[in-house]
Amino acid sequence: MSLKLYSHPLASYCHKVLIALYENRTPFEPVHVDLGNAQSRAAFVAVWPTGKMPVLVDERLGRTVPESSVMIEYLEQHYPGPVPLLPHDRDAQLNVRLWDRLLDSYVMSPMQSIVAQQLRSETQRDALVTSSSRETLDMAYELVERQLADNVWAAGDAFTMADCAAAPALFYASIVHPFPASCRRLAEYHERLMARPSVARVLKEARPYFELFPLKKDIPARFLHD
Ligand SMILES: N[C@@H](CCC(=O)N[C@@H](CS)C(=O)NCC(=O)O)C(=O)O
Repeated sequence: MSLKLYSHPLASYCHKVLIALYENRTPFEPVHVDLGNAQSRAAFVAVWPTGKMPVLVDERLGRTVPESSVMIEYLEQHYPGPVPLLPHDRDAQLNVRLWDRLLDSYVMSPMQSIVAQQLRSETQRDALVTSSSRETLDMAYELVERQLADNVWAAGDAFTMADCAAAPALFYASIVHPFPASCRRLAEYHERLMARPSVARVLKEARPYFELFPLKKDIPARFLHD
């Protein structure tokens, strides 16, 4: 297989790229990375020194591609499929990149910070980090709510890379910091994302690993079994 994806089934940035691969039925071989295992970690860091997942290795073209958004653009360029995750029009591309960045920066990042705090022992948690992450999520929820007044998907009428970013970010964010009642469009968008077959597949594959998620008790039952 030409494409290898170094990833873990629970990791939100891995979900982002898996959704892109599943949308276009792009064949690839998953390489399971266990950062808690010294051997697996060392093998992964040898591939990409930051130790951040996912990483795509294209053996056909001899390329190692890190960073989820770059990976999705790379797939569009070299392995395009029926679902264009980046539009052809350059202005429309800017809009997709904008929403991809906004979702990564203001939903994925604060969500990850809250989860990271939960992974620490209670005495080592920083309440300020958690409260400022919650404030960022509140701001981002309102931002996305406003954007959805005129858009079905994050960056327009079509499902794009921005929605690949939105799905895992909002899935986990809705668990660690539920949407307020005022964000009705956001809640409906979240449902549209969860109903997308590529997203449902990724979440089903994550199920056996939800045990490792520190807030597992808050995951809605519908995501835990069929
Ligand atoms: N900017 C990176 C972020 C990747 C990232 O944060 N990955 C997380 C998993 S979702 C990770 O590898 N965390 C391991 C660690 O921080 O040790 C991307 O877009 O791919």
